[in-house]
Amino acid sequence: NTKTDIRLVDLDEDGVDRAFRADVLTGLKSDQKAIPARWFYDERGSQLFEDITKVEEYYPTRAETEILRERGDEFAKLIGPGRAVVEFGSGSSVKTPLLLSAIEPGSYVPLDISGEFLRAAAADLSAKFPGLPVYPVEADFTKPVELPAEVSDAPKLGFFPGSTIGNMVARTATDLLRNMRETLGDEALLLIGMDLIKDEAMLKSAYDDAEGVTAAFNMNLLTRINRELDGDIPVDAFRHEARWVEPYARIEMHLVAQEDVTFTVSGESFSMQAGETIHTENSHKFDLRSANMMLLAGRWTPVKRWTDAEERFSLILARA
Ligand code: AVI
Repeated sequence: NTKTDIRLVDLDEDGVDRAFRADVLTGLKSDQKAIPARWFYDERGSQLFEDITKVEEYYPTRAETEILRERGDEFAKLIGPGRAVVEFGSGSSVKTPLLLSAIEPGSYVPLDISGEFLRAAAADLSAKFPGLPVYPVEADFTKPVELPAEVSDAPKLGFFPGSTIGNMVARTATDLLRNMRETLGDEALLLIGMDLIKDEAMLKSAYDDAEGVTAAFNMNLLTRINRELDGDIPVDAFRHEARWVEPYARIEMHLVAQEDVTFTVSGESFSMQAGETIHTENSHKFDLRSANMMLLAGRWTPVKRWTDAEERFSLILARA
């Protein structure tokens, strides 16, 4: 089976992920040090993200789930039965079943770069929907993906919940939307979650919760670097910070050095002055116009938009 033979992670002779090392070393050499947010998600980071979705201040998961729970009839009417639902990411145990039970899909095709997550999620889903054909695909969905032959004739519904699109800068988000359109074809629909611009205090506390779960999630990146890239970063010298950056309409997460520090990673030396930061994540927020503009730039036409009762989060249906 060629699908399971594809190696999507490129390890060197010491078992180090080359892309991780390259991103970290390049990022630490920049004027504004920065490491891409995708590296948060080792085993511990994935668990911490799960925990974040349950903290009081982090509203996006609950708000989006509320929309999925309450708008099922409208989804069914606009989307219709029989589509192949292509989920970008291996799926959430709560959100995906809500969508699938609302619309009578013809099949379910989860795409994920991690085969392990993918198989676990596919098995879970098959158990919940015994009659539904499930075709998991191990792939980097930021690029165009060739879907299984079994779904080639079915019209597709792309599903991209969670406002993960917000973790990309506009250029990358646009490229992804265009690639999704290519993956899904001319008859496709896309149901995509986008978090909304709102009161700054509410946004900041969602990314800096009182329990410190988000702080632990951010700090875990340093622990991961030390473990996987033979680093000696003094983790305790750093603190978590979440900032609202108005011109970009985004929350930025940073790791702030609280004193002057020097450290090595993969044999290379770095120093930071007190107050200097490593930028670790962007989480863009949208309003009606910026959401529509982003979709149009990505070659999708907005059809309908839903929000939760408190208008914190939006789920948008678009057509190719
Ligand atoms: C995965 N992503 C949509 C989350 C977000 O809200 O941007 C990641 C996250 N970072 C801190 N808290 C949650």
